[in-house]
Parts: sequence; C-alpha cells; structure tokens
Amino acid sequence: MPPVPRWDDLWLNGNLATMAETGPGAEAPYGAIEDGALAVAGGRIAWLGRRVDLPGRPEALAANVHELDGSWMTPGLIDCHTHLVHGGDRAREFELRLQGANYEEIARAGGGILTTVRATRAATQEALVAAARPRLRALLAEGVTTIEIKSGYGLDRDNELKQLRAARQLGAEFPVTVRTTFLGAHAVPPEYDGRAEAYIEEVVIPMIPAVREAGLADAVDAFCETIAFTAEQTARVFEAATAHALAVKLHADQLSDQGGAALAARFGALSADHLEYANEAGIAAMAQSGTVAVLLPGAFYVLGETKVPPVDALRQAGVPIALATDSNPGSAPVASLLLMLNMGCTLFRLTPEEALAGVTRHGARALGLGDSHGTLEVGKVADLAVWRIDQPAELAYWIGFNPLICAVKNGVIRTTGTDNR
Ligand code: DI6
Ligand code: FE
Repeated sequence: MPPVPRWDDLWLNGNLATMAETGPGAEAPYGAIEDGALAVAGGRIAWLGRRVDLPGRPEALAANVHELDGSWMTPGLIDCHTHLVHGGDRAREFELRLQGANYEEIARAGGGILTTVRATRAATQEALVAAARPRLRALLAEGVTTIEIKSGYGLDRDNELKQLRAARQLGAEFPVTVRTTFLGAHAVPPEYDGRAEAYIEEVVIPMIPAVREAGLADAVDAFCETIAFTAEQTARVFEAATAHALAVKLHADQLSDQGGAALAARFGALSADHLEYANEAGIAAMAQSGTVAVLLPGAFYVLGETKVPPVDALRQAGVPIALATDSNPGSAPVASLLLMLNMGCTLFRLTPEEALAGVTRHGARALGLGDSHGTLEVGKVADLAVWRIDQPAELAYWIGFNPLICAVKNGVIRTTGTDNR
C-alpha cells in the first residue's frame, strides 16, 4: 500500500516571497526563498522552505504536486480599504472636476458622497451586489484573496444594513474573505442637514450594537474632515464602538490636518487611512498604539492632490504602512490593487518591497488579521498568489499588465482565465 500523503498540496520549483518577519527566508528582501516549496494541509500552510530540505519525495508527501515552473508565489493580496458596494457612478463629477470644480465644493453643493447616497438608497441589495460583482472580479483576477468593504452610502438604518448585507453576500458568493466596516459616519444625510450631532446620536450610535449583534460589521470607521465629522463627533462614535467591542478605523487627515492620526491612535485603531496631512505627534502616537497607516494613492491621484503623505516620518517612527484601492465612485474609481503598488512607489516613493508588504502583511494587520493572513508562514491560512515574474519588484513595476497565474483561497486553487503559465 502506498504511504498516506501528509499534505493535500505541495507547490514546487518556484520562488517564495514569504513577506514574513520571522521564519525561513525572513532575513532576505521580500522574505524570499528561491527554489522553495510550500505545502498545504486542511487549508493552511503546513510546511515551507527550500525544496532541497523537503523531508521526502514530493509524491510521497502530498496528494497533489503542483509545478511552479520558476514562477513566484506571494501571500494572496489584501485590499484593506474599499467602498466597493455602492449604487451608480460619478463620471459626471469627474467631468466637472476636469472643468475646474473641486471635490470639496462638489460635496458642499450636495453632490459628492450624497450623489452616491441617493443612488445607493434607490438600489435593492441584489442590484448593489450585481454592480459590485465585476469590480470584485477585477480585483480577484489580480490575486486579491481578502477585501474590506465599508458601508457609508446608506446613512440610515435600513440602507446601511442593506449595504453591509450586500458586502456579506459577495463574501458568500466569491472565494474571497470579506471584512465589513460600518461607516455610518461618512457624511451627514440630507434629512439631518446642519444637524450632524443629531445624526450621530440618533442614527450612527444606535446602529453600532445592531450591526455587531447581526454579525454585519467587523469594525467601525468614520470620516473626520471639514466636509464630514469633527474630531469630537468621531470620538463619540469610537467610544460607542469600543463599548461594543468593535475595532475602529479612521479616514484621517485626507484633505486637512484634523488631528486624525492622534485620534485614531488614542482609540487603538487598527488603522488610520489617507494621512496626507497627518502631523508628527499623530505619527508618534500611531507608532505607540500599533495603528497601521493605510495609504491610498488612487484617491491622491484622482483628486490631483499635491501633498503626499509623510512616508519618511511613518517609516522612521516604525509605523506599518499598508496600501489599498479605496475603491469608491468619487475619489477613487479604482479596481486594480496592482496599480496601487505602482502608484505607491511612483507617487509616494515606497519601495516595491514596502508596497508589497502594504498589500500583504500590513494589509492583514489593518484588518486585525495579522495572526492568520498576510504572510507565507506555517499555520497561516493558505491564501496564495502565483505570478509569472522574474523578480517580486515586477508587481509594482508593470502598469496595466497582470502577471497572475493563479490564486489559492483557503488552500483551493482559483483560476482566473488569464493564461500566464
Ligand atoms: N474618503 C474617501 O476617499 C472616500 N470616502 C472618504 O471618506 C470617498 C467617498 C466618495 O467620494 O464617494
Ligand atoms: Fe475611503
């Protein structure tokens, strides 16, 4: 009788960019192990290392042996900040901005986020899911295996719940982990015009225990900005989230310095996102609290911003830096995470290695998934991406070219239709 294989799958004859800080390969750039091997059992990574160190003949070790054929394997990519579920689009505002209107003026005139609120309220859950599917497919085709999706275009109880349910439905339909974030404090809805406080107290705060009990939200986010909510209002939301044991995240210091970075840190936020205008004290506080900086170069690019986030200061303080699409109809009509790697490097001067860490190890941490996702390490979930590239820097180098061969979600191979083998 042949020996019973120990592993379900064994990947061979390629290179691993583990992105890990400890374990095999950790001391090399990208945590690289050239001519490596990686084994999967029960949907988790069971072994990885140099092929020559495999404890036996491949066929004797695993039920299925896969040929990497010189390609590179990375952790599955993580898009840790999106507004993927929404009604309609804002191409009209794109045209207006090209004619000179700016994002804040459009928002103050009742357009911007509120345009999308009207379209989202008018859509059924099924219509929201249908509209999001092609964008999600585009992200999955680039090796994304985990995505965060926020609410924030419903701005009343039923419509926020509808958005969160649509996000959960996408997670049930597609081979991807969906983390949902309640962003009730995204904008003041028309029925509360001029009464932001009342909106926070009457709608946002009561919804926090409701979304938690319904299992519809993994975290709570807010938009702290002159066109949205003050630091005090944001703190009220965070107090409620904390009281109900929900993690917090913050749209912080995107368009102006609101002390958002320090506020996020004060509440031990998982992440503070955007951060173009973050100040030194806020960055130091983030380093202390272990809050991840999520940089969103797509929004920076689309809005024609000129003030880049303080990357050097974040680096020096040792703040982990993640990168995400911010996929949303207004400031970031983006459905490519690979493009964000490129823009993170070209616009924000991240290194390609930092950019890749931003959509793997640090992206996982920004979602509270650092123990289970984001690196190639024994015991972690087998979410993997396999690329037809000669070196990992190519993931940030190409523009509009997708070198993915296949992705693996919970140990199961997901093909994409592209044939880069
Ligand atoms: N900042 C953003 O980049 C998105 N939300 C936010 O608070 C933009 C949302 C939109 O314009 O629809
Ligand atoms: Fe956003």
